[in-house]
Amino acid sequence: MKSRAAVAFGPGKPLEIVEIDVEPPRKGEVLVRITHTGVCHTDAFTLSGEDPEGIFPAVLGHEGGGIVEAVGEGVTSVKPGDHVIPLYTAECGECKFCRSGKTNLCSAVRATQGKGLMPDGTTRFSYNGEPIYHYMGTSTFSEYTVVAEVSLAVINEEAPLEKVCLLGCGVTTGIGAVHNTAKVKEGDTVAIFGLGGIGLAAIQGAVQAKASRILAIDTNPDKFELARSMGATDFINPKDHDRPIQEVIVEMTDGGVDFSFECIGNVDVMRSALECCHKGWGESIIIGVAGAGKEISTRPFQLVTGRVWKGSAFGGVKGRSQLPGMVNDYLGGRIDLDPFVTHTMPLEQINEAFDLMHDGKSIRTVIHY
Ligand code: NAD
Ligand code: AHE
Ligand code: ZN
Repeated sequence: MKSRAAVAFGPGKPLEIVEIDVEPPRKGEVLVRITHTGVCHTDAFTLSGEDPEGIFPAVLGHEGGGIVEAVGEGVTSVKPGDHVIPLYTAECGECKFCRSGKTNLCSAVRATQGKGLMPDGTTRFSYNGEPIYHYMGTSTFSEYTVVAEVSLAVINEEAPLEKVCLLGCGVTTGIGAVHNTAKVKEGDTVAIFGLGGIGLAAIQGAVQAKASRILAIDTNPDKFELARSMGATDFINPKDHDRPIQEVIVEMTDGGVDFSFECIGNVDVMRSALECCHKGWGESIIIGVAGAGKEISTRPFQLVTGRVWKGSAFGGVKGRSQLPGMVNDYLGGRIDLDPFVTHTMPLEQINEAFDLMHDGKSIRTVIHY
């Protein structure tokens, strides 16, 4: 079938809106009509050419919502008409990771996913007879996409897809990192570095956890207003200080915060985020994605003296079993998605969504088909 799609033909190039060919779903696969998709900084990261797993030409996009159009052989857990959120972190329930009870990472389709292919090692997308690669197992920048059955969460049909698509990545990642990775408790102090979709969602998680102080750090002061309205208590622009920002935070918080979250993807900020944690117990969670060749560093003494460095993917959330509940949390008013949607636009304007993100003017642009 034909599908309108925004194709990344090469690193650093604007996406091109073209009509691609999409093959029917094969065994264990599902054809989904995407109705809405957010644009996450990770899409921009991969488009930039910095992603070691970036492959071109590809259909990017991983923060979508849609409706099942058709299922392939053997698919039993979803049916046409189901409302779904595609998952870049699958949940097969059977692999070593899924059975471990220790992680939300799943190995079922991850290897082929990282190569831009379906689990059988082929692609369902083409343009003018040439293959187009998949992305993160989701490729939500195409009106019709094919994903593995294990990469779909079936959600409440009453949920507006133009909002809950954001649970496909950004909001789930930030809220989940606070609850599942850090396990922030009432009274804890928290520092959030980077106030985009991920950082603001981490603020929301910290408010849910009843953190006593939520320090919001960004080099773009325009981000502070929304952070304040979401519950942050202190606002720090590193550009206003002429010494390492970790020193400022340690001083402000009687020795450092209980938890910090890096929501930018900058390895220097990752160091600051670790070193602003309290001696003896402070934990820093890396959420931001850094480019090829980048490495983190600190004095080992920082860890010897009790600080802990952790990372979080998709907020530690198991998509098939936990995401439907988070959608219901949105419907029940326990998760707020509305403030994240700063812009909406049709697929044809998707490059503007990237510009808005790079210019620091948007939190999330939701694309509709
Ligand atoms: P975004 O661009 O919307 O927000 C980033 C924010 O960081 C901006 O407000 C920007 O002003 C701020 N910033 C940039 N440099 C800074 C600096 N040196 N000091 C302080 N603030 C700075 O991005 P986003 O969509 O919120 O994504 C944030 C990061 O999280 C990206 O690296 C993205 O790839 C990553 N991410 C990771 C996961 C995961 O599962 N681990 C999921 C989603 C996104
Ligand atoms: N491909 C990159 C890594 C990208 C990365 O870390 N992705 C995050 C999700 S970002 C969503 O916006 C993640 O969940 N990673 C775990 C995984 O299995 O991909 C690289 O460096 O190669
Ligand atoms: Zn993302």
